[in-house]
Amino acid sequence: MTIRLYTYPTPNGRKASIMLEETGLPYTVQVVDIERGDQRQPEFLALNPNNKIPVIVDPERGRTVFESGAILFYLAERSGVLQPATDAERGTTLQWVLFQAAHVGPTLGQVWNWKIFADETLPPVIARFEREADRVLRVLDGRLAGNVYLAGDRYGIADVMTWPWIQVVEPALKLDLAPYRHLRRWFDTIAARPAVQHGAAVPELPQRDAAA
Ligand SMILES: N[C@@H](CCC(=O)N[C@@H](CS)C(=O)NCC(=O)O)C(=O)O
Repeated sequence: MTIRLYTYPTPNGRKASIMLEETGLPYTVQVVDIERGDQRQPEFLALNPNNKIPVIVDPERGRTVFESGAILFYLAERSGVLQPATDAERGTTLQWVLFQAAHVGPTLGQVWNWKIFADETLPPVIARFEREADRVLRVLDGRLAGNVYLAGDRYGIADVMTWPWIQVVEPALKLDLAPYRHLRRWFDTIAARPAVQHGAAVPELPQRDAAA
């Protein structure tokens, strides 16, 4: 009764696959082709009414979880891996997880949409979201200037939550990471983890380019 991961090769999907690799929990992968519209099919909406990947189903515990932050906390508790050790660490972890969900993902997602995907080029809109992206990246850089990892001196859920979005900053969003040198140091350190490398490659799509 292994965990089923419903995902697609995007930053939000990779958070869950990296976390599963970190925990060592056995899992199987169900590709939800969000470019084809699989996420709006009734079977998927029964798992996540918000029509977004990632989702996990854990038959052994009778649990279905959507929203990547909730998935990461669930998997940490389920496995005992990357679980915050103290109340203070838990609070700080939650804070940076929510910062990712409220600011990092939505802002970089808007840059992606307006700069890369949109049929129409709207320079003021692109400039607005690039300015906001710079602000958000500076917040992360400032945090990492005084801390090895986002929640402090231990690698944890907040890092798993944020890393896949920083991974796309240069190749997909065509923004330069060089000005954020502490963020760059953090990114490179985490990129060297085998679980991150394995998780970031999930799911492999046969004969098609990944979304990012
Ligand atoms: N806040 C959500 C965001 C998930 C999300 O935006 N997923 C995107 C892919 S990166 C998606 O499934 N989009 C399909 C759609 O909106 O129809 C989370 O962290 O899980």
